[in-house]
Amino acid sequence: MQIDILTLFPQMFQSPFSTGLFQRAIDRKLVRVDIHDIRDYTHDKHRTVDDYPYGGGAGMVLKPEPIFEAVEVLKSEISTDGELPIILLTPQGRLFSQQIALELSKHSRLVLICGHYEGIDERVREHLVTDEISIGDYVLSGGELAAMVVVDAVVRLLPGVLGSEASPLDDSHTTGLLEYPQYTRPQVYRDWAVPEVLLSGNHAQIAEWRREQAISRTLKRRPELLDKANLCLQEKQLVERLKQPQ
Ligand code: JD8
Repeated sequence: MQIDILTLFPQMFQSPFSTGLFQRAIDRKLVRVDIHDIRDYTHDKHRTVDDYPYGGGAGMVLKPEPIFEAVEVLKSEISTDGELPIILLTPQGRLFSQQIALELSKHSRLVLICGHYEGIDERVREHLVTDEISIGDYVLSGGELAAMVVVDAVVRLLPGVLGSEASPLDDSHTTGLLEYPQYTRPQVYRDWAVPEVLLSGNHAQIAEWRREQAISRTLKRRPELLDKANLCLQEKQLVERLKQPQ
C-alpha cells in the first residue's frame, strides 16, 4: 500500500512513522508513507496557502490551488487500477471505525489531506475529495493527528504487518467485545492476587472465564457494542443473567 499525506506540518509525521510497528512495516516494504508539504505546491514568493474568507468572518481558509495541484501530481505519477480514495480529515466527516479501517485497507493507495487551524475551500470537498472522515466528536486543531490515527489503524491490518501470533481478527472492536483482563507475574503483588483460574492450567476453563469477563465488561462499559457482537446462545443467556439486578 502507498499512502500520500498532504499537510502544512510535515514535521508532525516524523516520530510516529519512524517507530515500532510502522518502521518495521516501512522497512519491510509492506507500506510506503510519503509526506507532502502543501506549501511546495504554491507558486508565489510568499508560498501562500490561505486567504481571507469570502463574505468575511474570523480565520483564514485554505486556498484550493495548491491542494488540487498536489493531488494532480500524485494522480499523474501512478496508474492506479481502480479508484484512488482522496480522504479529507474533517470534523464533518463520517465517524471513523474499525469497519472503515478494514474498508480502506483493501485499497493499494490512499491520499489523505490535512488542514490546520483554518477551514478549507469548499471546492476541494466538492471536486477533489472522495471521502471525508472524522476520528471522533471532539475538536482538534488540525487533521494531522487524525490522519495518523487512520493510518495506524489501517496499516496494522495489512498482510504481514502484525506478527504471526497476533491476528487483527481477534482485536476488540473486530470481535465486537472489549478485551478481558490480563495479568503477568508476580502472582501476588501488594496483596492483590491473580485470579485462581488463570493458574489452573485448564485451558477450556480459562477460555470460558475470559469470554465471560469480556462480555460482562462490555455490558458494563459499552452495552451498545453487545448488540453487534457475535454471541452464541449460551453467551446470550449469560448477558441476560448479568442484566438482572444483583
Ligand atoms: C481537520 C482544521 C480545526 C477547529 C474548524 C476546521 C478530524 N475528529 C476531529 N476533530 N477535529 C478534527 C479536525 C479539525 C481541524 C482540521 C480535522 C483542520 N481543524 C477546526 C474548529 C473550527 N476547524 C477532526 N478528522
